[in-house]
Formats: sequence, C-alpha cells, structure tokens
Amino acid sequence: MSDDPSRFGKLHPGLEDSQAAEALRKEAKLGDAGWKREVERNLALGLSAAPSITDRSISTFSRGELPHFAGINTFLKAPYVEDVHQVGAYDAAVLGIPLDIGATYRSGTRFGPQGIRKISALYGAYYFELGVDLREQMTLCDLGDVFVIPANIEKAFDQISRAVSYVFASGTFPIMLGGDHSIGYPCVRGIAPHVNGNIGIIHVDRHVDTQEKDMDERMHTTPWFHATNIANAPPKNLVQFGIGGWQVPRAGVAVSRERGTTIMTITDIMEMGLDKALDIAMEVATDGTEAVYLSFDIDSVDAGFVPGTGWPEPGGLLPREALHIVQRVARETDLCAMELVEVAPPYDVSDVTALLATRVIVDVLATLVDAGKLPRQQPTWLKTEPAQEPWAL
Ligand SMILES: [Mn+2]
Repeated sequence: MSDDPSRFGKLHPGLEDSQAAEALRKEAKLGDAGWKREVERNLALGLSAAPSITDRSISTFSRGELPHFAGINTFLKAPYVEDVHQVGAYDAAVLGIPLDIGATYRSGTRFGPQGIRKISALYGAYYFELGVDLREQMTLCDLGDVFVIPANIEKAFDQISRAVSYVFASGTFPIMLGGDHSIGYPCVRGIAPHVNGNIGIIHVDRHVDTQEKDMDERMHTTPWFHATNIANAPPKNLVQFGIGGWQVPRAGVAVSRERGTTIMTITDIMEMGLDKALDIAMEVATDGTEAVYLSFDIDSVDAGFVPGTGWPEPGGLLPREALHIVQRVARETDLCAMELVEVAPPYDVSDVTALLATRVIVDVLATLVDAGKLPRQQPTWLKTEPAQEPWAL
C-alpha cells in the first residue's frame, strides 16, 4: 500500500485514459480500515510474532489472508459464519452445495465447493483492473455447505431450496458453489417466492439442460424445464448462452423450441461479436423482469481450459470471454444471485478449473462493488416472509 496517495508518476500520454491508469487512480482512493481490522484480529487471536520478525502485523498463528498457502480455507478466506441466523449481517454469502447425484457421466462435483475454496486462497481481496478491494468495500462470509441427501435428489432439492430461500430472504446476495447443474432448479425455486415480480435467467453453458427428465429422474440435464415452470420465472426470460457441440440432447432442444427459450450458440456469439450477443442476451433476461439470476456452468469454457468438469465439450468460450460476460451481466442487470456449477476436482489438473470458477465469482463481486450495487441495499422487490414448504413443484 502506498504511503502517499497523492503521488503519481508520469504516464505515457497515449495511456492516460487506459484502464490501468484509471486503476492506479482508484487504488489511491481505497482505504485500509478493513486491512487494519484484520491485522488487529489476527494479532489478538493468533499471538504477536517472534521477536526476530520486524513486521509486527504478522501473528504467530496464521489467522487472516497470509500466507496464502496456510490456513483452513473458506472462500477467499472470508469469515466462516457457523450460525446461519447471522447471514443477514453480510452483503454477500457463499454457500456450498456438494451434490453430484444429478450427474449423468462423470460425478465428482460433490467436491466442487472444497476445490473452489482451496484454490480461492490464492487470491487476496484486491482486484487491480477495477481498482476494487473487497475487504475495504463490502462484507463477505462463507456459510459452509448445505446438508444434501446423497441418496435422494428430491430430498436434496428440498434442502437446497430451503437453504437458498433463507439466505436470499435475509437480503444477502447468495453465491452458490455447485455441485452439478441439477441445483439450478432448487436454487431458483428457493429464490422465486421472495421476488415480487419476474426473474430472468442467464444460463451460460454448452448444454441446454431443458429436458423434463433424464433416465426417469430430474438430473443435471433438467433444471430449466422445472425452473421455468415456476410462475415468476417464465421461459421467455431464459437465455442460454454459449450452447453447442455434440452434447445437446434432442429432448432438451424440443422443449426449448416449444417454450421459446432463447438459445445463443458459440457460432452466434462469434458471428455477431460477444458484446452484441450479450446485448441481446441481457435484453431477453431483463424484459419485464425485476431481477436476474446468473447460472454459470464452468463447462461453457473450452474443455482445454476446464478439464475438471463432468461433461467437457471442446469449442466453448475463452476464459477472458467468460469473465467479460459475467462482468457485463453484473454491471448492467439487476443481478439477485448466482451459481457456479460443474467443477469436478477429481478430474481437475493443477486446480485450473476451480481457479477459473473462483475468478468468475470474484469478478462478479468486484463488478457489483464497482457499479455501486454492493454493499447491498434492500431491493424494492424483495419479499422477506418465509417461503411455503413443501414446495409446490
Ligand atoms: Mn454444461
């Protein structure tokens, strides 16, 4: 951290309006109260350091961000909030949903939340490009994982909807770590009763996931059939972005056609350009809706970048395109929650899949802060009364 934020060196005249120059100006304005609080806490809980250590902000036991390789990892080393009743005190909350019995090929996403948390320790709270410091500008917690029922997907769905409903009704921005994509349906089911108006869904994926059943059950190939049966999550506001390849089942295509969901393939995106395609996608998801739900399947990215996933499909998005997509969605829509699904650590290599998943999430958070949407204000459409259980659908 610089000692004197008024000191600026000379920039190349051609770069004065660059993102990097703006990032330097933004960094100078960031405070460090959050960092100071963290150091104070680390020293109080973890003992002051050995006398030979000059930097007296270091503690004996690692209790905060540093060292990055140490510690018991929550997401981004955010505080673990064991008492779920306290979640409303935070602007955003991470909850793991370690469910993979909806997988129809490789399982392993039950370890997704752990895998994402583990590699998220690589990151601090500061994002240079947007000049955002999450530690200084918002509050984030990790609620741990939902108790899913590993031998019964419908009971697992009931648990997931109940968990998401509770967090959402508290006014906190929920971030769900999957888990396979079957969780998309119970997540939207948990949110829908708390939105006074319609929800649009932006679904970034290689697969449509719109068939009614797969092998006689609701699986990770079926979430949007069921989610768009919810009265205030209509199919006309479901946009499916990045679809293509040889793993799009015809049963799902027929449903998308009949219901009029909006599918945009990678070729569509290439031909019209990513920004134009995104303009259309956001127009579909926001048309007549109050809030937007972001479902990001990590397999939307080209299989070469995300080996740790259940149904890898070549020809998908580049990582930087994926980050551009979620940043624009976070900035330009009224995003109410997000899920990051299909990270399967047993198939991952050097944690690269989990690392990209982490990036997608922290880029959303940083953008929400940069756009003035976090810290959270109580949305006008939020209904905080408990949802009715059992769930109707
Ligand atoms: Mn997929």
